Amino acid sequence: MYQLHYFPANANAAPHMLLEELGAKYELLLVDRTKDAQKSKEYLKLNPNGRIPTLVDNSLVLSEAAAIVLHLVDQHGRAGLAPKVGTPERAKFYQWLTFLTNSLQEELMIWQYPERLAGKNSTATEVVKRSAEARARSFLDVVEDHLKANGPLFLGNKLSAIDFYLVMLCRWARPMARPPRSRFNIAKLLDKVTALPSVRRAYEREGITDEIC
Ligand SMILES: N[C@@H](CCC(=O)N[C@@H](CS)C(=O)NCC(=O)O)C(=O)O
Repeated sequence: MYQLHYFPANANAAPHMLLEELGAKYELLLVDRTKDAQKSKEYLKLNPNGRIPTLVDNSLVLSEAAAIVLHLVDQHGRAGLAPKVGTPERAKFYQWLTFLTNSLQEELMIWQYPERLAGKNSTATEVVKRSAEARARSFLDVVEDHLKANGPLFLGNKLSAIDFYLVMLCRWARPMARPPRSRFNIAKLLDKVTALPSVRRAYEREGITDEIC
């Protein structure tokens, strides 16, 4: 049985939706960020970066949401939530997952926490926040164009783990001046994926009862 260390709607959400969609057996373990539990001595032994999520799979302790997603799709290959290894489709799956985690996710983190880069200077913080939002916006536009040409999901009609990843990031991005949902094709994907019972169950188990994204 897997153990997923989580905090509601944090970077655990994509692995969590995937665990539900796969019908895998797992236990949820709360890392209470309100008490800085992600920096506790005990948690740092699992995840020296002090960040959420961490997946425990028997003797394997894995951090980084995208790595967890890749591990889960490989462990449950028959479920078909990622294309077959070695195919061009799998390569595109890597491309989009990396783009989401490397580009969009990082920019959203800077937008949410600009003071981590800008320090306490409020003018600098505002500049960093606005620049990060502009970059995140352009990344979302790239996703929108891709979905317009190839949708309704990242891999056409085939549901894959990257669709869950986008749902997670779009929830975080809701307060943006131009929220993800204001784009027609992203909204279509979000409607489709958040209607899945697996996705609803994952957020409900994390205590999220409002609209997902
Ligand atoms: N690259 C990491 C980022 C994880 C991350 O930033 N997690 C946030 C929650 S969404 C966190 O743990 N923040 C607490 C902190 O930075 O102290 C991943 O994708 O797993």
